[in-house]
Amino acid sequence: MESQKVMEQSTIRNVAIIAHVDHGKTTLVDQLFQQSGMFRENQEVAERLMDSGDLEKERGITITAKNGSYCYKDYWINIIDTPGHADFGGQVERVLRMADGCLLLVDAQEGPMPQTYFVLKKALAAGLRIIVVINKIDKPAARCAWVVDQVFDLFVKLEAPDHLLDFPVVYASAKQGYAKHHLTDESTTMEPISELIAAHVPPPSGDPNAPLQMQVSSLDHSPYLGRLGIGKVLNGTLSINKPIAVAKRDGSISPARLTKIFRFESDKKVATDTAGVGELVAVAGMDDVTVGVTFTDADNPMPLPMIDIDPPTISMNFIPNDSPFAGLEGKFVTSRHLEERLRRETLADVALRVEPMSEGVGYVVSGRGELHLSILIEKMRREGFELQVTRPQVIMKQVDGVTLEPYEELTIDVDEQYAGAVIERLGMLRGQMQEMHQANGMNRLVYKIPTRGLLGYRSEFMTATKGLGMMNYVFAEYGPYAGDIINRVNGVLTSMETCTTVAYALFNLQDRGRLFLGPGIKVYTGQIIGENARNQDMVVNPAKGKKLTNMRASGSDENVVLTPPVQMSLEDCIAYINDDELVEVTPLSIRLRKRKLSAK
Ligand SMILES: Nc1nc2c(ncn2[C@@H]2O[C@H](COP(=O)(O)OP(=O)(O)OP(=O)(O)O)[C@@H](O)[C@H]2O)c(=O)[nH]1
Ligand SMILES: [Mg+2]
Repeated sequence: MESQKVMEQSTIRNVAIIAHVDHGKTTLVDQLFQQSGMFRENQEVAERLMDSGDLEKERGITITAKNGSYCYKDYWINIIDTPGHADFGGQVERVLRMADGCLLLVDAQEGPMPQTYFVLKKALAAGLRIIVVINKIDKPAARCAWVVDQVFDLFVKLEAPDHLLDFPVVYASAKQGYAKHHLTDESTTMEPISELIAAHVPPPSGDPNAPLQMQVSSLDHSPYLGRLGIGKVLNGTLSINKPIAVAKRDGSISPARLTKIFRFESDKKVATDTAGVGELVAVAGMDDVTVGVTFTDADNPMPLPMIDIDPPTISMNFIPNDSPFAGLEGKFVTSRHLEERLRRETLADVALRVEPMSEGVGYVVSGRGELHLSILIEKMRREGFELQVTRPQVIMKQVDGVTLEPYEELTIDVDEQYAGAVIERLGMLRGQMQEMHQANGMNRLVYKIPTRGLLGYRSEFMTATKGLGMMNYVFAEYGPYAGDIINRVNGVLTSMETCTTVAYALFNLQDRGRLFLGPGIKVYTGQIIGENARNQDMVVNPAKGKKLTNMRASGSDENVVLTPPVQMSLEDCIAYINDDELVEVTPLSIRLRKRKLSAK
């Protein structure tokens, strides 16, 4: 049954959940949903329910913002779960347009982090009421009072107006499912959070009798209905049977017809005929719907100002696979396939830009960071694509004839014993130290550093600090070009022939550096099989057997003990390569290669 009724405006609460990456947003949503009684008892409910995409589940991170809702007493609470990773920060800003308030989560041990600063700045700019949730209070190293102080300082630093400075605080363990107004309270439920939402987040303003205005803030896709535009009914009533108009980015206003309207009930979309002021809806029927368009009254159209979209900061070339192994593992290999797929992605992802390369066959794909682009590549390989990508380049700017490059604010928390090595390396990468604090054997370092310097630095940092470090960064500003940066000092080992690797040969090579693959793997001339300990490249033979009579084609010569090869993820590979190298990506393999394949 499709609902014919609009929701009572005064009972709606639209709340976005914002935080630094991993501070527990999606886990918190789980608990609010669970405890609202919307699932049957004993019903199996997935952990981090709102992280519904395959890659989100696998990586445990939120990649796209999602809508859901639950009921608390007489209130209908619409929740917008947002991604915390900086590469997806633009989405947070857009979906905040649907919210009337937000929950700012802060880890009870870590305190505010760079992305906390970024999302809080956006929430304050949108004039939203903010409830601070100190989350993960179950952690043994939690230091709640300190964190609250830090959050307060952050509000002050961001020049929050007085009425927002007096923010309510609630303490929670999203994981264990409880929240409390005071740390000394006993609590076994999340109710204090729902209570604060009901009391502190205002109901949506807006006039039900005014002409319709609904602006699309994010997009979704349905296999049956195509593209969906998601947004808030700001004024008027949205009805499936009433003629409406759509105001687009180019300034045009034309009649539009919606085929479906959905509201979000728990984690599902439920069809409705009509939606009133303040409701969050997804609409189908317009195939070229994009972020920023306004659905408005046909007789009295009132477009809203367009939504700005942050320009990309990083680009990579996506080129058709021309390696000797091209076409062996994937279904979609040609440049036509590539073009069609990338064009489709730009419709769904407004932060992405695609242009043909000025030289050669392929596309320059620009986005908001390494993770943003590598997730696209990972999606494509799972769909059956083969492609090759180049080293990411930051996007420079020319202002008054001067070249500017993007800089990040980098925050590092590292065990004291490794701080020296980190500081030395960041200096080489043109980082400028802004702050340094020491407490309990840990150092917190704050740097300004060219985005270029950070490309590929994460895995190096993890190795250098034996996993005992944390690094986070957000875009700071464009600044003067910092000069050459050498991200990788080592050369590589490339194969001199197309062959299958042999354990005995690898055994002899492993003294030369670190190998990226084991025995029994097919490689081609010019493929990179490892890293040279020295700083120049070297051509090697990974198939050289012990004797010519050795019948074993590959594999496990019993007497040979090999160091396990270095495992590199797609992101690691992309971060690793130099300008004269490529990453070849197929549904089954990720290979590193020289652009020019040579046996010498
Ligand atoms: N100890 C503890 N761990 C928590 C708590 N809440 C979340 N976590 C853990 O923190 C990790 C991140 O949780 P998520 O809910 O995915 O965090 P998120 O903020 O949604 O992350 P992004 O969406 O990627 O920014 C998971 O391993 C959770 O189990 C908590 O209250 N206590
Ligand atoms: Mg999440």
